[in-house]
Amino acid sequence: MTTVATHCPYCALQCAQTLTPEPTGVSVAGRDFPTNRGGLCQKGWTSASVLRAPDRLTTPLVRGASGELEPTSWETALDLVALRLRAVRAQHGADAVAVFGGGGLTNEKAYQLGKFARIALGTANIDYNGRFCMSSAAAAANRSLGVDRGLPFPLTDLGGAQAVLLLGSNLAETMPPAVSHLAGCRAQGGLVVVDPRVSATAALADNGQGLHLQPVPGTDLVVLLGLLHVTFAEGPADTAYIASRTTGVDDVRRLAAAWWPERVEQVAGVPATLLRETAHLLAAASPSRGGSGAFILTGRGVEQSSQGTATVNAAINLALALGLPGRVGSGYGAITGQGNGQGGREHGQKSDQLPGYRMVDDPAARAHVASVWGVDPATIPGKGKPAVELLDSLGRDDGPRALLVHGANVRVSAPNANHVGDRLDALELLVVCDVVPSETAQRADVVLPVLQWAEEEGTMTSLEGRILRRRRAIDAPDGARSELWLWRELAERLDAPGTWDTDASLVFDELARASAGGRADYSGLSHDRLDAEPGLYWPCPATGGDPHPGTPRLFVDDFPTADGRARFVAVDDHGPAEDVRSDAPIHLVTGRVLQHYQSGAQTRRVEALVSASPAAFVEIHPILADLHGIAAGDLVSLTSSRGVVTAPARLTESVRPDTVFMPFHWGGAASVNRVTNDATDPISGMPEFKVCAVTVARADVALAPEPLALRTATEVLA
Ligand SMILES: Nc1nc2c(c(=O)[nH]1)N[C@H]1C(S)=C(S)[C@@H](COP(=O)(O)OP(=O)(O)OC[C@H]3O[C@@H](n4cnc5c(=O)[nH]c(N)nc54)[C@H](O)[C@@H]3O)O[C@H]1N2
Ligand SMILES: Nc1nc2c(c(=O)[nH]1)N[C@H]1C(S)=C(S)[C@@H](COP(=O)(O)OP(=O)(O)OC[C@H]3O[C@@H](n4cnc5c(=O)[nH]c(N)nc54)[C@H](O)[C@@H]3O)O[C@H]1N2
Ligand code: SF4
Ligand SMILES: [Mo]
Repeated sequence: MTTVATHCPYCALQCAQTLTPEPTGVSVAGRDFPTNRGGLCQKGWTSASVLRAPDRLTTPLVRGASGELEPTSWETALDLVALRLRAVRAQHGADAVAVFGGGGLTNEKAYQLGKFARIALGTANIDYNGRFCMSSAAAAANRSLGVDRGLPFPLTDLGGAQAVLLLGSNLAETMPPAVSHLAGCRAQGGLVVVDPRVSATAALADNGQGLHLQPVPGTDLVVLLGLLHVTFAEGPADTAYIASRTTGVDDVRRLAAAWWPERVEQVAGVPATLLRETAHLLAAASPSRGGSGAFILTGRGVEQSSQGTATVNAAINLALALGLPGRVGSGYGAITGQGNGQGGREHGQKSDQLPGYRMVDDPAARAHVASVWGVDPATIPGKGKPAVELLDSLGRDDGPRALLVHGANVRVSAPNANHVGDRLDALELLVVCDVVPSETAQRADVVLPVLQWAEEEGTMTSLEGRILRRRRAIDAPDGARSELWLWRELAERLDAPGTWDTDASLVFDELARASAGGRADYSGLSHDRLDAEPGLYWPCPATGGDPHPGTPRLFVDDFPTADGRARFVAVDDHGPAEDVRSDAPIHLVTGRVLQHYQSGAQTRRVEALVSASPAAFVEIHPILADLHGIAAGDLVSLTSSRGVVTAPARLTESVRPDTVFMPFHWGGAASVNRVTNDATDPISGMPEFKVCAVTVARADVALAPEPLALRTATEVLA
């Protein structure tokens, strides 16, 4: 094989890479592309290590009589899975089989998994880890703007802006190459970061390059209401834009009137002067004032909240009041997280959606998709349970008895993870498809080894809504098989209707037909076209004539709502689901570090990343540490009403003294999701990962680690 041009396996920035096969593996180089300009972060540079992880799964494993996972043949494993699925379905009905997908799957796999769930298994119960990630931003954008595309403009547009408001995003660690796009606004003092920590990103706003607002965790909605208050009261709001391009401003103005800056300061702890300064800085950058442009961007820090949808709607309300969305060089966007977080939610992995971003309860959508699938629309199940509810219902009388997991490590990444572990253990059948023995795979009844990233063809849709080609650079190890192949094998064993292509380009063609006329229309695209014209943006409908050029910028003429206008959505603050109290007086916030990705299943297997960031830690302010007799490096326990986590203390003044921070990339005793809250947003189903109440104490001994050390596949085979 020769050098191929592809994109990074990890986050939604989808930095461009070239991969060159070498005798011992693959070498990685950055490749020029508008988003990364040739740069990669440390995860990107080292990404090829995961291809040859020492415990890479290379044979199906089935839990045998001994209780251990034992190697078996594909034929035996697939026969067994089909047999057990048929038995569960016969006894408990089709919805008793559930599917959990991932935002790292290619578009082709996301599409085929949604189809497999609906017509091969006949279950309504499919959802995915994107529910933990983009669901609040998606729900808010749909309500207000009529469509959910993370950034409805090219990332490079940020470069010309005078001001950028970043709410709950730590871009400098989560998408390092993207920081270069903030250089223009920083040079003008226009970067504003809202984060309870002095994150690496908040530090970019130092030294006259911008402002840092450091609110009490979970009070972002109040901060935004305060910014709206100042924009309406002291102005100037963009009245011409509001009149011609929006509806619903009156209720929003009325609610914001109650949040004058001094009141916001009382609740959120952000000085009133700083709120005024921020609102005026944004207004001055807005096109209506002759500024060179302003952007408002949200990340998980504000979205992973039980009022995440409302908070994003408040951010969009502010953008609308300033006249930003649809103006070239300004706008609102949500920074999509996973590699294919965008495409993953467009093609039918979400419990309420069909391909093309169609809604599963829309009769016209069902009829269209049924015609592509070759089935009767009545056979397509309705809405299933969203992720947190789905996981909570596993193994219960009225819940699923079997679960297939494709591309998530929920034992580490789901909120209230001990409870999720209990629910997984209550299943009659857990099947995990993965490339490595993740913590979730280690507890499965059947583990199926699949292909990853550089071993297969496909497409990914980036944070900008560009469809990017992922290309095969090396052969997979013997024994690992493609998920497209295994769904066909299972579909045949289950006597499923429909056709089950295993060639990704044919699956893409089918996906494109299924998406035709939907909100995310890919019907003008194919692998061949994307090879010839890399990085086209959706919507890109089939035309019958000259090919559609794709749509880098949405909303320039109108919004895809019934009346073509954006909607102000009236939202008010209700506080987080769990507030601090006398027996849990400290806020716990969670997030990421540069070197590790998500549950760590991949990056904890990369030597360079592990040596740079070997273990979990608790960030704690020296004042709080002192209060509890905690010195740097001491083990600290954090206890919530759901569980306990222990990790060494890292003393730093970058967190508020009333707040501790932990990353979520590790399993076992240091898994912060043992403690996090599984309360959800009523609109999006997003869990409240970012904020909960804990007690802090010095721990004398580490909790016994979980029995993580089940044998690796290699050991099992030895
Ligand atoms: N290195 C690395 N990069 C990644 C990933 C990864 O795992 N590791 N994952 C990818 C994915 S899937 C995603 S979703 C993105 C996530 O990207 P980000 O949203 O940037 O990541 P987080 O670190 O989860 O959260 C961002 C910030 O929110 C802050 N925060 C916590 N609570 C609050 C609050 O109440 N209010 C406010 N305003 N801020 C708060 C945290 O202190 C943190 O600095 O990153 C992507 N890129
Ligand atoms: N406390 C706390 N918890 C969080 C968050 C937080 O900020 N705080 N963030 C949440 C967010 S935003 C996200 S996105 C989730 C993510 O959390 P997870 O869903 O657990 O994400 P990953 O660790 O990426 O898990 C992906 C798994 O799929 C495997 N894999 C990779 N490629 C493939 C493939 O092609 N097919 C299959 N079948 N498997 C593959 C990987 O090896 C890995 O085991 O975590 C959430 N959890
Ligand atoms: S920023 Fe994201 S896409 Fe780029 S190299 Fe790092 S992990 Fe990969
Ligand atoms: Mo995410």
